[in-house]
Amino acid sequence: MRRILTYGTFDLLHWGHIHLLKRARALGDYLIVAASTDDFAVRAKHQKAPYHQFQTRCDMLEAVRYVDLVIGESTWEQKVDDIRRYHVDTVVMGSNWKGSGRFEYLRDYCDLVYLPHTPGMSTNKIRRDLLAD
Ligand code: C2G
Repeated sequence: MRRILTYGTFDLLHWGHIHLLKRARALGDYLIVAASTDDFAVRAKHQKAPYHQFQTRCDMLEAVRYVDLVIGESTWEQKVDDIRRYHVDTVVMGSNWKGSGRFEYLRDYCDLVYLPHTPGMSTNKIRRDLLAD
């Protein structure tokens, strides 16, 4: 069984997220999604406070057909532990993370795949567009 792991906030779940999850799942047999906690999203990723709280974002991810398990992401440093604990073969991220320096070291522990970022889709764009109405 090939186990895939990906990380994200997944707030205001949209096609860009689902498209990533669909392609990530297709790389293996089991997809684990680590959803950023509210505190991690704001404090460490300097994002706006997610619209949906952590548990709601987890519940929504669990309803996605491509997702097999949802865990929390509360630190940058937890990834190696996650890979070992869940016997992960491949970490998958959108290509906007390539060159961020946040993932390359994981190649010592598992495969690392960047999938093309889906253009024109972002949580911030949704927020802006709704405000413009
Ligand atoms: N994504 C994508 N295309 C989009 C939007 C998002 O491919 N139009 C991908 C991102 O590259 C990421 C995943 O979907 O791999 C989740 O996106 P976000 O919720 O924005 O996650 P992010 O804030 O990038 O958090 O430790 C890593 C971070 O938790 C990633």
